[in-house]
Amino acid sequence: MKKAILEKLREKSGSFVSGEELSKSAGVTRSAIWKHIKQLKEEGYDIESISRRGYQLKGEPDTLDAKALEIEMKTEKFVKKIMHFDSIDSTNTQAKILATQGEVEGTIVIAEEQTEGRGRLSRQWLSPKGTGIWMSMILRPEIEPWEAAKITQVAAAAVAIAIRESTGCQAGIKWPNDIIINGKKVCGILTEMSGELNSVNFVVLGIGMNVNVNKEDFSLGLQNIAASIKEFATKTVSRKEIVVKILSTFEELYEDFVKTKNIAKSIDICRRYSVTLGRQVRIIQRGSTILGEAMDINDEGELIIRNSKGEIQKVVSGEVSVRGITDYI
Ligand code: BTX
Repeated sequence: MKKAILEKLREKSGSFVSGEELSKSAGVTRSAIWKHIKQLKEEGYDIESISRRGYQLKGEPDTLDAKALEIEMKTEKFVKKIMHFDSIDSTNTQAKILATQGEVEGTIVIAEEQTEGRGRLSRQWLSPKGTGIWMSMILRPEIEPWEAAKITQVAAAAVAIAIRESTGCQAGIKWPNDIIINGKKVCGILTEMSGELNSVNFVVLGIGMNVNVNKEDFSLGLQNIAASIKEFATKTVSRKEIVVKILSTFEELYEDFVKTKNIAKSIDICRRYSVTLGRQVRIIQRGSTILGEAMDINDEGELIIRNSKGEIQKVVSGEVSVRGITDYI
């Protein structure tokens, strides 16, 4: 109901909508409309009400709490539960605990701040309060353990689309797990799995995105490689809008993967928006480095390179870092 009211108010943004019009379009009484408007105001929506003119939406909160997200959520099937924390060590760590306790697929853990945000290989992930998207999802796909890395590609495709559609920024994908704008890292993806030799218990998919993080919050070292979406967007960027778009796009691509057991649809997107393909790259893997040209991403999500001896080689994601010859990209 609140969602229907909000949609109507947004449709007529800049003008008043009468209580009568709202009650007709929502099919409830005017006093019910009044109650819902009151609740929306309590949740931080700035709604002006003037008698005989009605209601006007003047501003929306950019909060990621469960209630605000549920109002917007168009992904009715995938998202089962949203758990929002003001501050937490790491949403991936929390999601892993919850998954071990039996929480279902589609449980989302989201936090305003992480005090021990993690990247791959236990690297630190800076996650300052209220300015980014620090979120993890519990997944229970019926796949072989070695296929879990494919989920990173599904997520990268969903995130790139979500940023492009909700902010207009030209997000690119640096294989395998970074989202880049103008050569700077705005988002990283961390896929962790718990499983046996032949089966997956669960996968936790973590997404960390700098949306409105201030430049000064990045250390000097990070300022060279990291940036926030707000630096490139031409309009105010809403974290909530991006989260909703990530979840709905991820749902579509993930469902396709679960049904067809292939990630061709996601890989098409990863190829289209790749900032890696066609470049000379350095692949850093367990202490050794391979130089080569990034030729393609195959349907398994592996990077195909032509190494310096001219041989074609497959690189499996996971514990590899990809760099340009002299630069980060
Ligand atoms: P990664 O190992 O590819 O990248 C980690 C590297 O990125 C760090 O060593 C540092 O150089 C750089 N870095 C650190 N913080 C930031 C930042 N805020 N923006 C850009 N670059 C940064 C990437 O790992 C995967 C990151 C996943 C983070 C999410 S947040 C929600 C979930 N919970 C959690 O603890 N991790 C995931």
